[in-house]
Amino acid sequence: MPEQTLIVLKPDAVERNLIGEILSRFEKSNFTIVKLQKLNYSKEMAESFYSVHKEKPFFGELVSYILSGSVVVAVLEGENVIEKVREINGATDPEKATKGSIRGDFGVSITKNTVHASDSPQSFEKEVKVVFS
Ligand code: 3AN
Repeated sequence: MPEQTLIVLKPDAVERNLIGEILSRFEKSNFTIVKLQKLNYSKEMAESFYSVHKEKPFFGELVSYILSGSVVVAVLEGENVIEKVREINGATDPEKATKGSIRGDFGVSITKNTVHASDSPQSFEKEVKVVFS
């Protein structure tokens, strides 16, 4: 089975009507959208989704930001999709992300960095259960 990843278009992407623009970048890179939904995280979902970061100083900010508006979650499929999508997204900090990457083009700050993507098959399995159950 081809690899899958989970992406989240964060509140700053949804608020600025960037859903189509961002999804089209993934489709143009030949990845297939397998599942797609607009939703609002609950506090419980947010804390579980970001639980690997719970000891970090920015955990509270991360959780409150993802709760601040609607998001779009999608499962993308294709060869080497986890690594390739992280390249398409660009560096975590938009100031360090290259032009042409999603965060380089649209990111506002390290918190409002427009898009999330799983960093491993294990993260994907965990994240997909949080958002699609
Ligand atoms: P990525 O999303 O690129 O995998 P991670 O896993 O290091 O980055 O961080 C998860 C999220 O936490 C990031 N998307 C970002 O919004 C936030 N974050 C990471 N580092 C910081 C930081 N130093 N200050 C504030 N927020 C951060």
